[in-house]
Amino acid sequence: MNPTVSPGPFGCDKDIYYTGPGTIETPGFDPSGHYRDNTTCVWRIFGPEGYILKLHFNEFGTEMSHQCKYDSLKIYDGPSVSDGLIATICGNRLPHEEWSKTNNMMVVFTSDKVYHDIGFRAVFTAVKPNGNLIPFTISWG
Ligand SMILES: [Ca+2]
Repeated sequence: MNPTVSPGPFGCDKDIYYTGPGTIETPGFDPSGHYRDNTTCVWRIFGPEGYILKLHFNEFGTEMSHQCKYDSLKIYDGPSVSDGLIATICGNRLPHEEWSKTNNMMVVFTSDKVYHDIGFRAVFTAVKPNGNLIPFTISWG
């Protein structure tokens, strides 16, 4: 596997090679601010073999719409949209933790041209599928 960073037109895409728990957030996240309109950000998190990824939300607010058709956060069970869709989230309720079934996860944030909210901040952690919740730290070498 030799994935490369492919910056999208909005400058907020990130490929993350797991070395320990980390944070992803809408660009310039500020609980008293808001995200930009007309933006798409893609975070691809590559976890260690034999682990799955947990995404825990600390802050969340996006425009609420039916089926999240305007602004949304989509979480996939792998590094591409052809992998299973785990969740589509929008609105103002803090989401439950989301889990991948594989060692990779892709998170896609999309906003349309009007109405925004604070955005999100979430912590990802690799854990053993057997329920070992101890944050796992590795070095890529
Ligand atoms: Ca919007």
